[in-house]
Amino acid sequence: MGQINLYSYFRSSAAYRVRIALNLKGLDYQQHAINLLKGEQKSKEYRSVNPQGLVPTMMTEHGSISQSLAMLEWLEETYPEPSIIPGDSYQKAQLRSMAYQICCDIHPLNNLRVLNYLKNEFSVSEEEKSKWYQHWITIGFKALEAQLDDHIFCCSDHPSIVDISLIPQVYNAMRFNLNISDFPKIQTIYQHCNTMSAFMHAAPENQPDT
Ligand SMILES: N[C@@H](CCC(=O)N[C@@H](CS)C(=O)NCC(=O)O)C(=O)O
Repeated sequence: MGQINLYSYFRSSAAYRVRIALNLKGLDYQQHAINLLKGEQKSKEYRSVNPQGLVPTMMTEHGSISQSLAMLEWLEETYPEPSIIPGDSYQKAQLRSMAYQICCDIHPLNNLRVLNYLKNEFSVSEEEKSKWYQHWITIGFKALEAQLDDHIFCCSDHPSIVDISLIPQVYNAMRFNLNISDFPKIQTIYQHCNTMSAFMHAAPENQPDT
């Protein structure tokens, strides 16, 4: 199989998801840093790879893939073991449902470009921006907490696409001072995942561009 290259930024939650999945599947990959704070994602050169101007982008032997969930699905189909979307079609739908709650309904509302738009177009203060952030995270995490049972990971005794989506979102929430102990099941899963090397090596503080 060909080399995988990942255009990434150490603190990007979406890139963090893909790093966890690559590590869980034991795949070798090379990262290329795109500095979001310097606006490198908007450069003509990067947009020729990813017209949305977002990270991550994964380069495979077949070509590039944008959108982290599409990358996770491609990895699962191309490298099925260990599975990150296991089970029958109903179980897979349940896992995707929870992952989408994080990746489609929480994360986009708190993305850098959304926060910058609030600030630049509507003169939102830092305090109001933080309130916005906390609001969407809290609503999303409350719903997730209600769906979790007592497994070691989100949905079973093995890490899945849900844990892969959740851990970067928790990391991000803690950066914005969310009190994660308000969500005890999420907190326990977060702490447990971070004892695993696949999660540890994917963490923002362990990236070459940190
Ligand atoms: N739905 C996309 C989201 C990608 C995304 O929002 N990436 C963020 C970093 S986590 C980004 O590049 N932000 C740059 C910006 O907002 O200008 C995915 O899952 O890949």
